[in-house]
Amino acid sequence: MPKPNQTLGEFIIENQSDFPGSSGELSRLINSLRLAAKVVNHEVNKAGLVDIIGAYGETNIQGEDQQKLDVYANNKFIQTLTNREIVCGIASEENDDFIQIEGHKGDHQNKYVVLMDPLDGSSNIDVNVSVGTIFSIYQRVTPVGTPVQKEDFLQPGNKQVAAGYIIYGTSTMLVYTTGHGVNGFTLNPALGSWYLSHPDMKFPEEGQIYSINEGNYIHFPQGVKDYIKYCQQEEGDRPYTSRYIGSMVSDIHRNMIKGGIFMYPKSSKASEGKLRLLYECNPFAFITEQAGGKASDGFQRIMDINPTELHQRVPFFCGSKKMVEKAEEFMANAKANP
Ligand code: P6P
Repeated sequence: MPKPNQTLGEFIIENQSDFPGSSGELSRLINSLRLAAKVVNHEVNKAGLVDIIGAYGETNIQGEDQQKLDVYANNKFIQTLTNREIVCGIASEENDDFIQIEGHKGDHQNKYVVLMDPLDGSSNIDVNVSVGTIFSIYQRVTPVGTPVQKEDFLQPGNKQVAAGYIIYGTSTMLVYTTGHGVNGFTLNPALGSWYLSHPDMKFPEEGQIYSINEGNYIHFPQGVKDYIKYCQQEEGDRPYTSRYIGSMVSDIHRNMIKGGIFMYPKSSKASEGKLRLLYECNPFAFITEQAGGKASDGFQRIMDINPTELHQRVPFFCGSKKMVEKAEEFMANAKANP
């Protein structure tokens, strides 16, 4: 049972049973992520003070300008995960291919793979808007040796053993699940410790917030247009409030606390939407379902999608269960009555 103000370290020790079959590796994995998060948080918080923001002069596989903090965060998480002898491979939004981690004690010791977006929403750094790190953890499938992309990385989200995010906002929080609920820890930067501030987080079943980039309205499928109009109608607890930060970690975190739906659908401009299945949608889908919410592509459960590519995109509907179900209703009706 979570205790108020418990530290993350105490929480992990008390909940070792959450990590079946791992003799402490998963705990050490979460511990390494929290260390990297502290270091990245320090840099994010002083980004405005030193010449570390602004384009790094290169572009990543997404064709986006790489902000220096993107590169810094990516390197820091890779370095921390590599040092802990737990991970056999890392896939990142910032790297075209996955990175193999050589195990010093024989590869069979490194049982996990990590997929991550090291600094999501980095285009917001220059305007001082919250950004975040997103991570997804699986057990490797191949028994030993060099990890294999198809078997070890292209696993459906329903095989995740842990997932979480760090939000570098007005306070810095680490929120994660290992399949036993969702717990949020807030960093006390003065002490460098994380404290259990949001035990057993739950998505309210209903909500009055919808989050979508309405600038793309004319490009959305009819079902999405119909649902947006439904949100705006004067009826019952509607119109809902529109809240969109442009940083999915912040938008979904707020909606999990207050209730709401986040949508990044496909459009005539983006045939599969913008968000990445493996290191953005799957981790948030795991967290959302563990918090009693729902996550789909508008038609099917996100975590049942069998991945085909490392950086593949999917349409994403995530949040309060009843709101996602209503959106899916509009999507199904529009599909049935084109
Ligand atoms: P748009 C940030 O770049 C991001 O990947 C998500 O965090 C965010 O929800 C989305 O893109 C915003 O995209 O097209 O609305 O600016």
